[in-house]
Amino acid sequence: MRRDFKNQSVIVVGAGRTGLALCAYFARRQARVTLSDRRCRENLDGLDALQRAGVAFDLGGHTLELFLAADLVVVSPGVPLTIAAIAAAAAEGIPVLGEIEIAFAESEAPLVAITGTNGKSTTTTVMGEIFSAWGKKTFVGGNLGTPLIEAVDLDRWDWIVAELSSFQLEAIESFRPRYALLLNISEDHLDRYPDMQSYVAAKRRMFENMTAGDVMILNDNDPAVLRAAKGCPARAVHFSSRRVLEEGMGFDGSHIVWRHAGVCRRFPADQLRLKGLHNIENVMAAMIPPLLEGVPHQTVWAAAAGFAGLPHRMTEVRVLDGVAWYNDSKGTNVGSVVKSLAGLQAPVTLIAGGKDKGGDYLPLVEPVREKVAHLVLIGEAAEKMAGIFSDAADVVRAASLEEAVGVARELTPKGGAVLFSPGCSSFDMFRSFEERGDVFTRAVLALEPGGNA
Ligand code: UMA
Ligand code: ADP
Repeated sequence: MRRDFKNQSVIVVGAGRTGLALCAYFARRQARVTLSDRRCRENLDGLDALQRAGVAFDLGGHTLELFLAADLVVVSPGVPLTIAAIAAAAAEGIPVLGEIEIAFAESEAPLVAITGTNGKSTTTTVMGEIFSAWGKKTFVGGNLGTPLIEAVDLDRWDWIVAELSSFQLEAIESFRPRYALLLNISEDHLDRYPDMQSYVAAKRRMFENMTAGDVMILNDNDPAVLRAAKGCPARAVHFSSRRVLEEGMGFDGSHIVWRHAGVCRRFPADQLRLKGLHNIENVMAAMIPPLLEGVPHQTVWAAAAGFAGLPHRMTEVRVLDGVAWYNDSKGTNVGSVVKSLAGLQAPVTLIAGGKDKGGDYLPLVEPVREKVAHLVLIGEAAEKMAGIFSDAADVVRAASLEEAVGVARELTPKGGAVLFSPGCSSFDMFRSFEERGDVFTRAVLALEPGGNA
């Protein structure tokens, strides 16, 4: 249900993509908007248009008095709710809401929410392709890149398919998806959360307003996922990449098998352009809402099988002198590096490191021992990682990603592979994982033939 913001004093916190879109939205709703960011104006883009629309600014820090005088505080995902000004406003009873909460109230279309530690973007995009192939006007975005508010405010949709991060779920109130997918849970973002329970608690909020008419889609193989969904009255539909399920989406080693309400459909996995068991899981999960909505199974499969994958996820950059180079810049946590390594044969040269997120690297030690001959480390996490992996592989440090590419070139023999899968976020050296992946790709494409080990 749409809220009335006319003449309300609204503070938007964070001047990234989300904050700029929120300001434009609230200005159109005739609220009195102030954009607050810890950075100074000279380090921020896109403010001139907002200024012309009447938005005020609180930059170079968050001014407590402004927050305490607000009717509403709306936070960007990257801003923790624990910062002093937000915590003080909340303690005074001022509503503190997230962008997806505002967007949800604005939208009339049925919404699918997709979260999990890994596979969100791929699953979201595959599902968007399916609904679009069915002829539905489908918004595909959220954490994937386009803030929900940007889309729902300006357009009307048949379906909204939204990738959600734990950050975005922290400040919801009435947000209620028709379908909610929880793909998997492993360690991530422990630089933001004090412990795993807090990270999982944020993800669980996706389920909190769902009722018996809604559907949860859950990974049958992940006990943490099943635990997180406990107590939610929504109907559960499971997927499993390990077995065929009596009811739900399973895998028999060669075919994806959908069994529902007495119907059984089989889809040959070798027709998928996406590779790897983890991508079979993503496709299985993505197919469930469309099939339950009555999308013909041929349409579902044609769209899913034809999807070639998003950039920066195990993208083969080139094969040079018998060495295959892969850009997996989106491998931003340990769980995703494990999956990406699993798809390659030894000997691998792994380039990793970046901004450490406080998680445990130990689950990666055995996969590294098994597949990785040389580990080239960059970024803030390099020292910590060097200590952990020095017994499992030859560890080399590099001062930049370009230097790491040069080192990998020298160390990797013909028949080997170079994998750039950092296991860390990009923000120590780059603006985003996309920029980091582009730097890697450019450096690899610049290599001349005839110079490897
Ligand atoms: N800021 C403050 N005070 C603080 C902290 C940050 O003012 O205490 C300011 C920063 O100075 C900056 C702004 O907040 O100007 C950035 O806000 P933001 O980090 O929310 O960035 P957006 O550009 O709005 O992007 C966000 C998501 N970013 C994060 O969650 C960190 C994007 O996900 C998302 O695509 C976008 O909204 C649209 O929904 C990125 C991401 O890294 C891809 N997500 C994490 C992940 O996938 O692992 C969760
Ligand atoms: P997210 O949006 O959750 O970061 P992506 O679809 O962008 O997920 O994939 C990022 C990386 O995570 C991939 O390169 C791969 O290494 C890993 N990954 C993808 N899907 C899965 C999955 N279902 N389970 C575990 N790891 C996965």
